[in-house]
Amino acid sequence: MNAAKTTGKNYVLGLGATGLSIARYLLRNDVDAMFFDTRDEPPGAAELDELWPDAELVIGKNTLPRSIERIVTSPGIPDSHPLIKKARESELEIVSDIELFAREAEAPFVAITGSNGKSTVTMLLYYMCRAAEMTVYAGGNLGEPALDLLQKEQPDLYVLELSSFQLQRTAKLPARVAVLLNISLDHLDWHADENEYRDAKYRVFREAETAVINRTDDAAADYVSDIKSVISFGLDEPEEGHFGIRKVDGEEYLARGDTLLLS
Ligand code: UMA
Repeated sequence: MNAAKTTGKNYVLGLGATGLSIARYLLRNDVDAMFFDTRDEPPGAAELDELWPDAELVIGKNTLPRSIERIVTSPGIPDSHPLIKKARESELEIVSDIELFAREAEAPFVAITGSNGKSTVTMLLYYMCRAAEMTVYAGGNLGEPALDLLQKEQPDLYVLELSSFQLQRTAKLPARVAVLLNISLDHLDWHADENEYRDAKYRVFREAETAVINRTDDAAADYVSDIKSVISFGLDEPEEGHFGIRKVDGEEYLARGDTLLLS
């Protein structure tokens, strides 16, 4: 069943790039919605007006209309927001755009997260796939919002950069490959505490077929213990099937196991 059609009226929180991509997605799927933003002049207001002229846009009012059956939230709205709290109390479904993407994407996707370097790795993988003549789209926290990628012709692979904000509201994430680069403390203004931030990052592995982990992150190894295919990377010498650095005749090489790949 089409994931978009399983609910009645949706309340879309946040009218930036993500909110607009959610609006386009709901329109494509003929789902009724209203929109909310805390800002007096939300960045997406004019575009929403063109896209969906009779859509209701609420500014700053924290009441949850009875007609709402699902909340679709932008990453910029923290869990501490009164509307999210009220939705929880009313046991309404709360989803991110990434959750909707994951429910509907028919091509496999790679999910990449980490405190640093995720845009670089996302783009590197995107260009490697293109060099391998695959049809590939990159987006998510970088570039195009994930739901907009679903408007294009089905690719061989999606490459998604995901933030902790997006991961925290995503229950289902069956990534072909999930990558967690590193965790350093960040976004503690949004997350309740350090543990919540870390937990959000580790959610990337929940339903992954293959996990890519940083060998210095001991906790990551615990989170992926049920995943059959785990590939690690680090700056030390790698075991067979894993990536690291080997020194040969005074020169350092990127290596996979014993195989030297690149000086
Ligand atoms: N905001 C309000 N009121 C609202 C909604 C948002 O004040 O009602 C503020 C938020 O606090 C935030 C800003 O507006 O500071 C943008 O929030 P948003 O959710 O409307 O953002 P979008 O325009 O939808 O952009 C989001 C991502 N932004 C955030 O996560 C804050 C973009 O990542 C992402 O490219 C885009 O979705 C498409 O998926 C940006 C980012 O800074 C690049 N990400 C953080 C990071 O990389 O560190 C996580």
